[in-house]
Amino acid sequence: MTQKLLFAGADEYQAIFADAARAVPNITLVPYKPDLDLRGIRYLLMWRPVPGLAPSMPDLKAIFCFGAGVERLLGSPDVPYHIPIVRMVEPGLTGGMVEYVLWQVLRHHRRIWELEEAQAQGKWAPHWYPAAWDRPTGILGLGELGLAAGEKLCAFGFPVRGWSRSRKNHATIQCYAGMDDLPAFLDGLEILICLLPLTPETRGILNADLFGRLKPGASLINAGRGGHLVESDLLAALSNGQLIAASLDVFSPEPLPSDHPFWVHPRIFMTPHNASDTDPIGGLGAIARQIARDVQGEGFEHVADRARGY
Ligand code: NDP
Ligand code: OXD
Repeated sequence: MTQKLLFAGADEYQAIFADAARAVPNITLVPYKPDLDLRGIRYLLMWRPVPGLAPSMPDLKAIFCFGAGVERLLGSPDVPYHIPIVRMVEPGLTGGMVEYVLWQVLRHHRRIWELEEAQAQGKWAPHWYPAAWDRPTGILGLGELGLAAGEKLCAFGFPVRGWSRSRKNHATIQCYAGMDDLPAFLDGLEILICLLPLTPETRGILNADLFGRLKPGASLINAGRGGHLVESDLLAALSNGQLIAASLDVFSPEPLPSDHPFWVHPRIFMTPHNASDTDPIGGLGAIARQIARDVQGEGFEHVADRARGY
C-alpha cells in the first residue's frame, strides 16, 4: 500500500524530489505547506528541522533525514524525543563520498598545487612523490562512508588506517578504536581524512594537538562537519609547516562568510558542502524500503542513537 511521505525540504529541492518520487513505488510525496492537514501522515522527510512541524503531526512514526549527518535534528527542540530519526544511507551518497575522498587524496598525494604554481610561473618542474604504498593515510570515522572510502584507497595501494568508536577488524584497513588508540592511529600519518559525525566528543577534534601527531607536512581533508575543526589551529599549522595543505568541504557556519581567511588561503581547497549528496531516486528508494520494513513490523535500519549522538 502506498504511504504518504511529507517532504519538508527547501524550495529548490521540491521539483527534483517530486520528479524522483514518480520513479519510486509505494510512496506518495506530499509537499509541506503551512495549512496542510497533517492527520494520517506517518513519515516525514527533512534535513533542517522545521519549527513546530514534527510535534504537530499526530500520527508521526519516523523522521527521515535527507543526509547522513543528523546532528541538527538530534539537537532540535522541534523533534519529539520518542520519534526515531533515520539517517540516509544510499549508494549515491556513499559513491559520491568515495569519489570526493579519492579525488582529494590523489590531489594531496601528487601535491598538485606545486604543479599548478609551476605552471602559473611557466616553469617545467617535475617533482618527486612517493608511491601510494609509502603514503600512510588515515580515516577518522569508519562508518558507512569512511569504510567505503577506505576500501577504495586500499585498492589504490594506500596503507589505510581507520578510527572508530567501537573496535573493528578489516582485512586491509588497520583498525583503531577509541581515545586510547587515537595517538597510535595518528602517528606518522601523511594524509588524514575526517568522516566523523559531529557529537560532543568529536567537536573540535581537528586541533593543534592532533595536527602535532601527524607527520610534519601532512595534509588534512575534512568532509565531516565544520564543527570538527578548530580553524585558528588549522591556520597556525599551515603557517608553521605542520600541515602542508587542506581540503575543506564543511564549515561553521555555512555558507562561510565572504571575508573569512579560508577563501583566499593558497593551501586551502574549498568545496561548498558538496563532497557528496543524496541521490533523489536512490534516497527515496531507501526510504521506501525503510517504510516497507516498518509496515511489516521489522523496524527501521540506520536509526540515530540519541545517547551516542549519531
Ligand atoms: P556512520 O554513523 O555510518 O559512521 C560514523 C563513524 O564515526 C563510525 O565509524 C563511528 O564509530 C565513528 N565515530 C563516531 N563517534 C566517534 C568517536 N567519538 N570516536 C571515534 N569514532 C567515532 O556515519 P556516515 O559514515 O554515514 O557519515 C559520517 C559523517 O559524514 C556524517 O555524520 C556527516 O557529518 C558527514 N557527511 C558529510 C557529507 C558531505 O557532503 N560533506 C555527506 C554525508 C555525510 P562506530 O563505527 O564505532 O559507530
Ligand atoms: C550530510 C549529507 O550529512 O549531505 O552532510 O548527507
